[in-house]
Amino acid sequence: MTNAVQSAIILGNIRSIQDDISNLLDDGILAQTILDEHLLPGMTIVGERFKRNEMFLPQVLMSGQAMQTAIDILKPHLLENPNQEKKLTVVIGTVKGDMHDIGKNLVRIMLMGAGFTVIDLGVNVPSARFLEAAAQNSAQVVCLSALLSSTMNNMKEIVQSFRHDPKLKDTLILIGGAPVNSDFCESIGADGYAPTAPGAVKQIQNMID
Ligand code: B12
Repeated sequence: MTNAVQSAIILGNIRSIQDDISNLLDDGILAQTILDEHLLPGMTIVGERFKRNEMFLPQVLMSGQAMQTAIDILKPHLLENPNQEKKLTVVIGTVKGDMHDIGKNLVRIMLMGAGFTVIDLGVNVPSARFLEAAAQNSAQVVCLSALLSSTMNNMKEIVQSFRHDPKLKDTLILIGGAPVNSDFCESIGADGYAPTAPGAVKQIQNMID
């Protein structure tokens, strides 16, 4: 059974999703609960329907826009109580060839919520740009996102570029995105993998401790 928010995601109905999210927040439902129990399951249904050719690209794009609208409303609530002690700088981006950014944007919000300084390079980011941003900002961590099984392979090239750079070889590299897992992480020599945006925060905290 789909609930109202899930239906709005599936239909890409931006106006109703704005009302539905505001109503849930007014009812005292936590932003994280809205994300986990309404938005993410809605997007999973979109993915399944897309795979079965029951939804097509323009509709998926509208669902993506509805999802991003909802996340923008939740953002201030997800950013509450940042831990100001952590002064880490993190560079994040979706790898070259890949335009998916909803998950990457969620990871960015969670990292900001944890008090990290986050430099977001956007989508379709080549390895040279990750290296340049990490050097310019003295970043301790680089986060790579990929949603396509074709583009996840670009992560390997990025990891190798960092390892071959004398000044950047120790930069911690965290990877994520639906087709990625911990075996893949190990196989390309990245430092960590997390399946979710909150998991990204925990994984970075583990890596730096
Ligand atoms: C929305 C969507 C689109 C939108 C993207 C809009 C946008 N602004 O992002 C549009 C319509 C543009 C699109 C295009 C395409 N898409 Co698409 N898309 C999706 C869909 C339905 C949802 C993705 C999403 O946003 N999920 C919600 C977010 C919150 O989840 P997430 O991204 O997985 O992120 C979470 C975790 O993975 C993790 N995470 C993400 N990044 C990172 C990074 C780090 C460091 C960490 C630690 C964690 C982490 O945290 C997030 C939150 O917990 C998926 C299906 C699915 N279920 O994944 C298909 C899907 C990814 N797309 C697919 C395909 C094939 C395409 C196209 C090639 C279609 C085409 N024929 O053109 C194009 C590719 C364009 C390109 N070059 O990138 C396939 C990929 C198959 C594969 N394995 O290769 C999927 C799986 C659909 C399917 N079932 O077939 N798509």
